[in-house]
Amino acid sequence: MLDLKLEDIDGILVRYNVALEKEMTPDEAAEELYPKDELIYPIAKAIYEGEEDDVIDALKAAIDAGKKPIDLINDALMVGMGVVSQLYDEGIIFLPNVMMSADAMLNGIEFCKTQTTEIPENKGKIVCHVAEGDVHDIGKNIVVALLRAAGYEVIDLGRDVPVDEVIAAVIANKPIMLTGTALMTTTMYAFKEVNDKLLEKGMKIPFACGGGAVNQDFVSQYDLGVYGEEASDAAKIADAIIASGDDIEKLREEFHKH
Ligand code: B12
Repeated sequence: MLDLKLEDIDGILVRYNVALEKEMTPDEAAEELYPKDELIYPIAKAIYEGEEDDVIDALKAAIDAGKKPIDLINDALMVGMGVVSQLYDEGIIFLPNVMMSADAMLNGIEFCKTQTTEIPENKGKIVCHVAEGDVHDIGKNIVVALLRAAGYEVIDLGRDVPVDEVIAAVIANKPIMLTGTALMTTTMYAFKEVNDKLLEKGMKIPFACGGGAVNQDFVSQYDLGVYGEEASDAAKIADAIIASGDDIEKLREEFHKH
């Protein structure tokens, strides 16, 4: 009788490059995605775990070690949320995890803002909203938090905002930019309506649009649209407006991938 031991099979598998199928737990899958930096790792892990207190403790440790609070928003908090989004997209974790992580991240952003000694000057007003019919506001809340952290005065209209309410807010506040977020293929068409009504009123302001449902091709279809993939792009587009003006073609040249 053939007497095979596990070590023997292992050798054969290695020789033929066959990996044994191993079920990974969600925690193990997350572990593979965390950044390796010893100060950033605990922040990303605490975001994944949705542990608000641990996020703050890890942020404090990173700040004590010399990291700039504002830099930690992009370099650590957003990275942790990126791990959560990837695991959700792969079906490894579920909605309640996403929600808890998003809360922990937004709380972390608020903390970072309280820790900075640099008081950003008020660079200008921006109106933000989530498209009519759409309640997905996690991405918009990140956009708002990052714009405020970058020194903009944000008028946050919230979610599921009727088109006419958006137009009224733009007329009343005269912002340098409007942002829109849409997560559903059914709600993103509200952006075109906003665009047309703004043009009807003679308001030619950049309308930065993002959110899971929209892409550059869609946003390029209406005159005022400037597409941004990441929340941090909203602040970059606003900074470009301050630096070089609100020419929408120029903004598209700078921010659209060609
Ligand atoms: C969380 C969630 C919910 C939560 C929302 C809670 C909340 N307060 O937001 C709840 C449970 C309420 C929900 C409800 C529904 N949901 Co839902 N939901 C999601 C989920 C899991 C995550 C969305 C999310 O928050 N992502 C994380 C954030 C950070 O991403 P984001 O918003 O895209 O933002 C990032 C960028 O896009 C960018 N960004 C965002 N805005 C802007 C703006 C600018 C200017 C810039 C530059 C960048 C930018 O910044 C962010 C980070 O970089 C997605 C699945 C998925 N994979 O996306 C489904 C999903 C969006 N939901 C979906 C659906 C269908 C629904 C429901 C209709 C379900 C139902 N049958 O009831 C309802 C909708 C109700 C409604 N009228 O809106 C679908 C939409 C399908 C489609 N393409 O049309 C998705 C894609 C799930 C799926 N695969 O089917 N949902």
